[in-house]
Amino acid sequence: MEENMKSGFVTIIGRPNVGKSTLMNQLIGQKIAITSKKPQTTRNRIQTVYTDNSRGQIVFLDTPGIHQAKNKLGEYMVHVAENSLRDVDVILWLVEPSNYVGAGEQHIVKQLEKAKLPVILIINKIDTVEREKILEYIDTYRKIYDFDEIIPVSALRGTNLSDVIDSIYKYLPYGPMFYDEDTVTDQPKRQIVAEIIREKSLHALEEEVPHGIAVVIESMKDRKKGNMTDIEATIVCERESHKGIIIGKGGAMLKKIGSNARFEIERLLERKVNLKLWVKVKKDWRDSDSLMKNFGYRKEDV
Ligand SMILES: Nc1nc2c(ncn2[C@@H]2O[C@H](COP(=O)(O)OP(=O)(O)O)[C@@H](O)[C@H]2O)c(=O)[nH]1
Ligand SMILES: [Mg+2]
Repeated sequence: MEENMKSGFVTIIGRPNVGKSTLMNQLIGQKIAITSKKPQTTRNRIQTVYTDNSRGQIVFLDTPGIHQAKNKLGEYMVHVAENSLRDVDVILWLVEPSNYVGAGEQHIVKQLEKAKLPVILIINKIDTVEREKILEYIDTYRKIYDFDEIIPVSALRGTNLSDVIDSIYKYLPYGPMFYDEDTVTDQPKRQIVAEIIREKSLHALEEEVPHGIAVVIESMKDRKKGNMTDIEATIVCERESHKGIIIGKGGAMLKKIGSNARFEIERLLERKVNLKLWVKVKKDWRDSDSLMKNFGYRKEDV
């Protein structure tokens, strides 16, 4: 049986907001990567593992959206995404259901041509368009690259996702599993907790403010007695005015972010959580190499 096993790495790339993180979470059946309506939600590479004991193991890399970077954090994110093309076996390119092919798409096509790997085009969000249009979109994309497969899906609704898994196995190399069969992610709990807090901030806050947010876990300790974990975290933002918005009237906004985050962290840790949040201003940290490093965005680690 061992010799029939396939195992390998699959990167999920595409423009910001096309649903890469939603797709990855759905494929592994667990929410590991945070998602939101706002572009550039994902900042680091997030690795998760899909195990099928009869077929083998797929290691997914969820990546930040490939976009025109406007600051050092943006450059870092694009680097993370494009770098993921180097060490994988299969590429999933996610696109919107549309006939629009612009400079952003052409840029990605150039990267695909260089990578010389099997590429599966995923046309996502088909729940938002009329069925008849889908063939048109397939045709549009077929013209810009010689894809190995083209699969229309709805990551949100879970449509056609087993086709995605099946075609990944088709192109995966033979080999033993890389991880234990019960491994889901290599993300440390602390990091997932920080991401959950960032996600709840993204969801609660209006445009502009969220993009300049980072979350740092100051401490995370299980109490010796009982089933309680104490967590202290800082939400970093770029301006004094943003700090005011994040705290809100009488602390209402911070309270909302905190209780939404706590609810989800408790589910993740399977423990009660006492969450304390602070807000700090670090002016223009997204253009500072040293501050970015402090907040976990390190180019050396990519
Ligand atoms: N209608 C619809 N929305 C989706 C679908 N997949 C993702 N979304 C939404 O698109 C937004 C961006 O998703 P996200 O996974 O964060 O995108 P990413 O930036 O590519 O990782 C979120 O609001 C998702 O709920 C889909 O299949 N259909
Ligand atoms: Mg994402």
